[in-house]
Amino acid sequence: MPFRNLSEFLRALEADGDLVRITREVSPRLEIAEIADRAVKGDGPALLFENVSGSVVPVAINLFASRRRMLRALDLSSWEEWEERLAPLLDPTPPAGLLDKLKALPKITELAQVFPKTVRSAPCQEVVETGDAVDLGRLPVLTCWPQDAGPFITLPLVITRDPATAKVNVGVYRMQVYDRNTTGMHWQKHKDGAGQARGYEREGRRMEVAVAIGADPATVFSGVAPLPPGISEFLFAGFVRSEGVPLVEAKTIGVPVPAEAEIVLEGYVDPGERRREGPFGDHTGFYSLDDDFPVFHVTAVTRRRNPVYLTTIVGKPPMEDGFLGEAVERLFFPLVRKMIPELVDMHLPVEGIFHNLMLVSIDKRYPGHARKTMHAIWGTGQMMFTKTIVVFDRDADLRNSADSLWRALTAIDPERDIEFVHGPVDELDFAARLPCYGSKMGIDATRKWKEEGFARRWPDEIVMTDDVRRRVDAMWPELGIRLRGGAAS
Ligand SMILES: Cc1cc2nc3c(=O)[nH]c(=O)nc-3n(C[C@H](O)[C@H](O)[C@H](O)COP(=O)(O)O)c2cc1C
Ligand SMILES: [Mn+2]
Repeated sequence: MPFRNLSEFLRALEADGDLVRITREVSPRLEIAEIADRAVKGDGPALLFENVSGSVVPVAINLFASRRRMLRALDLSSWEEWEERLAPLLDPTPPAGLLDKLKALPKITELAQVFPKTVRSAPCQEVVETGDAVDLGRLPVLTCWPQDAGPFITLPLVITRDPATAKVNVGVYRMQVYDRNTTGMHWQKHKDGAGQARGYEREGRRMEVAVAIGADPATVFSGVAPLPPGISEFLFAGFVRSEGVPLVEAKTIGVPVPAEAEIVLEGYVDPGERRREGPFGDHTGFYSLDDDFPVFHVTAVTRRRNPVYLTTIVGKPPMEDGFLGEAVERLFFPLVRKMIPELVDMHLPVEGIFHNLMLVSIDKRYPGHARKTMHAIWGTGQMMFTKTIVVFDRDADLRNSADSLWRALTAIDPERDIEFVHGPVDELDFAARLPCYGSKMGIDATRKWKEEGFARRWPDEIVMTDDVRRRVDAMWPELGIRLRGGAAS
């Protein structure tokens, strides 16, 4: 059974002993951030702050801040289980005989169930506030870091429609709260929400925007998922939870919202309007500098009678978003491999904050294959932002950073094996020469071939034979050698 809403997920975490309720009064100004930071860095539990100064609404944070909870959120026991679920979709073998066709039927009906369902009445609309009743100041919005420009809504599902196709997009874009009914709208240039906004601006039209705060975990995750433009995040969430997401039409605008959401903000973004946004302590580990961004005017708030405010903080890794990032890596890898089939494995170390470092291993088949792989990655969706790509042969253990470092550094002749390219870079990359434009680096750490102009001999890697290892395993207890840890054990 998938989690239908946030409270079901909270209850499940509590039953697992993986959630702590905090009843002592704490401030949403910096205090919750400091507590949440310590909790995530120490592999602590999810946190529910029930007594937040200045608000009656409890704050939930770190719900996704461990691999265990991330898997729980997606209703998976392991990443392998996800690959197994995708396999019939990615490698469909047409049923051969009548019997096989009949057997395939349940799978097809199962798939039909993952489409969003429209409902008429919804928990997220138990209370409706419009006009003067709208007051964002009543929400326990966190000020995360000392130099932040103010409080920021950090995990909002920003829901918009494409002006041309009416297709719905969902993206998590942070929102700086300016006053009781205005916020910033920090969709970066390359993101789908910004793309749709450009369409409205060209036509000089006002853009309707709904923002859901707090929903079932699969739906929240879908807002972060880097789906290609035009692919529905709500459909993706339905597939992840094996059950379509119930949607309800917002009360005052023509945008669908998750019926089971905790809080929904309804309003608009006007074409051309910009306001200073930031600084904001960002997931780079640095403050993103202030800049001009669109403005969201909130004209209505709908909510549950007793909502929970779901949030997160970003900062120096590892943070909660690192675990969301790992889930993105694992859930999307089977799809990426469909497009770049030579990929054996892919890993984004958390210190690389998603876009700074990607390690991949390939089944190298032809001269220049490593470079072809880099360019394919730079040419695919949000992977275009990857500042450094290191390509290894298939036997590399990418999740072992000591092994990766050793392997990459021994395998390169830097001038020959490092390739620089110019192109789009992440908007948060403050080191790039220009905003959103800069250089990227690919490192070919594969064994070099004769056909690639390598005229020398490439040595074998040192590995003990299996039979000697087995013999020593057997005699080990008799040897009386106590290891104090390290790589040999
Ligand atoms: C906690 C968190 C905060 C984020 N904040 C932003 C943001 O402020 N602006 C932005 O463009 N992307 C932000 N992202 C990344 C987007 O959610 C992500 O790129 C997503 O795929 C965008 O959806 P889209 O492809 O439909 O545009 C954030 C991600 C996380 C996990
Ligand atoms: Mn999208």
